[in-house]
Amino acid sequence: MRLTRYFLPVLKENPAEAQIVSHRYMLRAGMIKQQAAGIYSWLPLGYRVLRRIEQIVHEEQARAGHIALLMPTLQSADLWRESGRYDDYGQEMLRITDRQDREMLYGPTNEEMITDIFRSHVGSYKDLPLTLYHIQWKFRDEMRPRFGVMRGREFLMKDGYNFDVSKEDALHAYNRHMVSYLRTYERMGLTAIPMRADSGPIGGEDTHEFLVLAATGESEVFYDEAVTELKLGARTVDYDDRACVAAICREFTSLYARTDETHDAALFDAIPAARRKVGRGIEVGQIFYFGTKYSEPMGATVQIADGSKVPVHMGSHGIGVSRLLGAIIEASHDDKGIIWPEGVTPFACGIVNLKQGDAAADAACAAIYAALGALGHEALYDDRDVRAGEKFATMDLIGLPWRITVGPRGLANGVVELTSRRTGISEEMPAEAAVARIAAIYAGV
Ligand code: 5CA
Repeated sequence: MRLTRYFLPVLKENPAEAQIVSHRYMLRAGMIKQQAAGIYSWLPLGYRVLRRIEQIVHEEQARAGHIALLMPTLQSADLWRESGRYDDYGQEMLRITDRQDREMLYGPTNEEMITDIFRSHVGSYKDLPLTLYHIQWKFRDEMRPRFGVMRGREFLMKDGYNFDVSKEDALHAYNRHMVSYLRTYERMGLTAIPMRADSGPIGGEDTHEFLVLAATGESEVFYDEAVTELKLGARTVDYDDRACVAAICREFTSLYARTDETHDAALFDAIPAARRKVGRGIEVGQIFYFGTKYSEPMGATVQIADGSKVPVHMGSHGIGVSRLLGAIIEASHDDKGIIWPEGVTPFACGIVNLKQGDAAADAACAAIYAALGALGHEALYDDRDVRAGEKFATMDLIGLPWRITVGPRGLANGVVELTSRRTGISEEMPAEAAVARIAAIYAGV
């Protein structure tokens, strides 16, 4: 993409309404625009990152054997009366009446709707296990929407629902979700720690939240520092192997890590003092096992081998897709702007032309851009006729992890400059070598 043909409305000034760094940078980098309290338009740069995050979520869900579908944002109140949650949910639910006076709502979550789909089409234990998920906009009329996309009213969530014949099978689904989420967050450059949590309005016995440590996080967290060292890494996971999946979950949940809702001072005090940490975290996901809480009242049953019908065991599993943009920026930035991890960056690299209009520099930039494109890596080429300092400031603000700088002086010596946004280290090399380096970096992502 050439910057002169793109739509990147960067702001020079710090927006007064933004209290935390991720919100500030998302506004300044022209990623989002607020349309009403807690409701945002996604401008092209923000939308590219959102789509990349969605793509990683889809890939990891597919790996775990979970199946994508798409349910609507608007739901019928009658469905929610069946579970008893229409009255329970309170003021967070946006209630709407259509022209026929039918009561509707903008879905805050989809347990009821997915249970309705299940009971309409599945009747036998032979069709299980089954996990269905979607990535869809939700609405929660939060009392205090704030911090930009971090606590929105309209926000994008991945929500998945497992259907199993027994508790044991449903707990395997729970574990599958935990492991697939660990991989999902790691691919986004995040360390998200599963912490025992409270189930709130979703209900259920077993639940973990995934927290990214950040000073601006809304949750208070208590943990053994050793938990932050754990990595899933490149190990292969057989999602059908219950013992393998359960062992990974044990590895990641044996060390103490809890939110204030479930904190146990006595257990915490048993951790060696040097590793005992209190901090704050951003909740980027939550998984629940709630058994037959929805299947029983809503009649979602399957016939088992002896011919009798039993309600299915379920759980629901959410990832805060739009919130993740804020969480990634909170975890990865400096005083000049965002530093995108390669896994989610909106463009593979930036190309800065130091002397727009210079025939050699223009040709070299065009050639680098084309060579990267041919290898499947889209660059953002700053071809504006502005000072080099302004180009660097824009690149630093929008946070592309790599920058290739091209100028007449370097070209006379046969080199361009490749700079890492994270370390600030620059290296001179021929243009072809810079392209090859970018390709090698992304081959490992
Ligand atoms: N049905 C279950 C799981 S599918 C559910 O709704 N879980 S949840 O309430 O925990 O939401 C899932 C994730 O959505 C949260 O972990 C959080 O990352 C994100 N989320 C929740 N509320 C908001 C909000 N107001 N703004 C942005 N993200 C949110």
